[in-house]
Amino acid sequence: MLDGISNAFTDVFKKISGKSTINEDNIKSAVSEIRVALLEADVNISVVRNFVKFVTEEAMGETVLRSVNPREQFIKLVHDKLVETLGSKSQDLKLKPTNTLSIIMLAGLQGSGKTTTVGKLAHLLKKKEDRKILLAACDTYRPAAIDQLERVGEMVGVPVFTGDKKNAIKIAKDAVGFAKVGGFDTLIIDTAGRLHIDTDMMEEVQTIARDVKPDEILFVADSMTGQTAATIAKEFDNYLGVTGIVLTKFDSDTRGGAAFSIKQILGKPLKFVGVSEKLDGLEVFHPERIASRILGMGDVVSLVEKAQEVYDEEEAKKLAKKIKRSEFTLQDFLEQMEQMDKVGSIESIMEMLPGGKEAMKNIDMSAFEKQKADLKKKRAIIQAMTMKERLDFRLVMGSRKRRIAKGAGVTVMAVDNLLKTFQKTRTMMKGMLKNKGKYGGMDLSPMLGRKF
Ligand SMILES: Nc1nc2c(ncn2[C@@H]2O[C@H](COP(=O)(O)OP(=O)(O)OP(=O)(O)O)[C@@H](O)[C@H]2O)c(=O)[nH]1
Ligand SMILES: [Mg+2]
Repeated sequence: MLDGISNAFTDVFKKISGKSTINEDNIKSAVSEIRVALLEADVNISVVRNFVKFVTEEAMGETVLRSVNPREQFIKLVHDKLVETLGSKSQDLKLKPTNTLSIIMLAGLQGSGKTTTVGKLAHLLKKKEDRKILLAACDTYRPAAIDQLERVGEMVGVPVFTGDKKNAIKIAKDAVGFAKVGGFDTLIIDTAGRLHIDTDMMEEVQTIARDVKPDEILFVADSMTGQTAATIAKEFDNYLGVTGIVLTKFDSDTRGGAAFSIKQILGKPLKFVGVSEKLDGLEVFHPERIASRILGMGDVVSLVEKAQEVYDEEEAKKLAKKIKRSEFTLQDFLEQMEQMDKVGSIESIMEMLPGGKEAMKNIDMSAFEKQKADLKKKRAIIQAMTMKERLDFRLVMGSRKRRIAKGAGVTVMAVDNLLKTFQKTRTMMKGMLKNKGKYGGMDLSPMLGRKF
């Protein structure tokens, strides 16, 4: 994510930090390198100009050059301007309270990620705000589009309104009626991907917006399109009056041009970024955190939030009790491994830590990769067992072992090894809980939710 621009900024700061004194000349050369970095990241030229002008003027002034610690001041100045360029503060969806129907409409170019984002938003709003959600399938152009949304609805566990499957404007209007009668509080409308030059289709989506008056009209843009995303967003905004932006495929965007250009060009907030193809791959866009990540200062807040999301205190307490009573089962073991997986890969965790990105360059990833593969194998073995066996490992014997090995595609020895590891872990965890004092008086129970 944003590797190119991040590397460039880290280099600039490294150089500045290596200088014995800070003067106008080395600030000038640092600013000029920043300019190149932004242009290479495909940031819109007027945004770059504005950025460079501001940083130069400020840096030459009293606050930096005459300050006690000019280096830190300079870095802070660049950081703050980055945050401002990205939009200053994170912006929530502006929805009505759940006793009235709120409507969210998504629009954008073909293949930008609208349908995927509909699913991610539904998942997020259902999980976080317990909203009662209905999806409306208003893409009547692409033959498989309605089926795709139905599959998305199934995955999230929310119904999909398809109406007559022909007239997008009518489907949208009928969906509103259906949502009101059915007691839904949120309607999310998926629309067809259109090309901005296709006036008929643009007018259709404009009519939908005029008829159903959405609370949020989100323009969905593929971040890989760079600064072009900002100009296209402007065209959609002319038709629709966009209320916010979602940048998808942020996980594959190494440059960042879209994120840096869109807020400044459009004057509308970037609300979410898509960071994977999966349902939980949508993050609220936090300018401050992204700026820190780019400058190699890490994003500890996101990391903690992510860990908290998968960490359930109640579950951890229950687990600690089980361990103490030797009731920890293979099923618990499996669930723990699955939780670890949810926190994310080593790479994504390291990226969020201060200096982590730099450190990653010197790390041999093969050991981690091996561990990952090993974990996957272990999970497959437990998954091949019956629930009875998972709850009582002593049942796994003789022919069952062979069958499990076959089911998981591993050798019998691998099954044996897993059982040994499981028993060792069990004993070790029990010991740790008993001997709290030995571990510096630390209460280890909260860790058990994610560590083992
Ligand atoms: N890596 C990654 N892939 C994404 C993301 N969002 C969407 N995709 C992928 O992008 C492709 C297109 O996504 P869709 O949601 O079908 O796009 P759409 O805008 O609905 O497409 P049309 O309906 O044809 O206009 C799919 O393969 C998605 O899995 C994301 O945030 N990250
Ligand atoms: Mg679609």
